[in-house]
Amino acid sequence: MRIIHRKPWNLPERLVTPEDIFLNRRGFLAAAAIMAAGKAGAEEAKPDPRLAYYPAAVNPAFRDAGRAITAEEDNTTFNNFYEFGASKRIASLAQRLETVPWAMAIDGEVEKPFTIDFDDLMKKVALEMRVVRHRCVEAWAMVVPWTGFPLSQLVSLAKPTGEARYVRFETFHKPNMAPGQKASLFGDFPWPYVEGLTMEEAMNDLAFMVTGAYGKPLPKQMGAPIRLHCPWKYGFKSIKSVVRVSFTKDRPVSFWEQIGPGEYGFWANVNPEVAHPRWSQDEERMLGSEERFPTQLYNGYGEWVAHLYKDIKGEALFM
Ligand SMILES: Nc1nc2c(c(=O)[nH]1)N[C@H]1C(S)=C(S)[C@@H](COP(=O)(O)O)O[C@H]1N2
Ligand SMILES: [Mo]
Repeated sequence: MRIIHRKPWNLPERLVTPEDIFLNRRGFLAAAAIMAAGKAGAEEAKPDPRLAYYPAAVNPAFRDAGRAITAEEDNTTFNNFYEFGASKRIASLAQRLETVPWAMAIDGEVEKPFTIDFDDLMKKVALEMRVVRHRCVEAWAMVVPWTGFPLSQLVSLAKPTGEARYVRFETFHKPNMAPGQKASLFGDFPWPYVEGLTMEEAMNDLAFMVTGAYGKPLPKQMGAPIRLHCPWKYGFKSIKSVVRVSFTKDRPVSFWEQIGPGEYGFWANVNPEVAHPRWSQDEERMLGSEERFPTQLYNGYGEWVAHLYKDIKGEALFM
């Protein structure tokens, strides 16, 4: 049994180190990467240049998620990534995902569509660390120290036109690399995985593009090299391994919405009072510790986002 003794209001020491230790740690990570490469008997040792961005400074507004950070080991071995199968134990299979190089297309209602290389994008954004809660629609939850940048920074780079009302995200589509995308596994699932937000949601400070976790580049099973995270929405909105960001006039229909429109909607805001058709949403179970907590409206982030929905009528905001 795993018991987390850490006080929830304390970040692990290694995640909030002063600048000098932080720089030494970078050196340490580079050295570790060289050693790992040597151990594998690989060609010449080339440290991953993406390591240099980590860890980033903590955004003080998100220093404390009110609960213990989920153990890294639990978080990197229990994942939802249907591209690699329906099991939660896809971490080793997901290592097939090739993330270097990684191009992202920016298109739709923008001044001028373009493609940006992930490593170029990293030079144009301001990275920060933030510790937030994640709530899967299946009622398990976790607390993750992400590194990334507010989605609003990507929106600014994209220069959407006045016609843009939604942002549509798309994951890679490579059935030879990702067996879940083969028809033999899930029949007619509408790959690639698609998700969407309104422009107002996308501009909210909570909407976050994640490039790292636990002070390191994002592991493949968690959606490397770049994913979305929306802590106030059910986890399926937080699309992984994004290759395309499109600005649209019409509301995109997301992957799970196409598969099960009666169970998974566009809005998917967390709400304990609105049960999933097949189970209650009033409680959640923390990954690893198995501790249970009452589910909170907007997953406890109403202060940031409740105003986005106050004038929306006749919509299923909570499924
Ligand atoms: N492309 C893609 N993104 C995805 C998924 C997926 O299957 N494919 N699963 C979603 C669901 S349901 C959840 S709960 C989270 C899980 O993120 P984690 O594996 O990093 O915990 O990713 C979301 N993003
Ligand atoms: Mo989920």
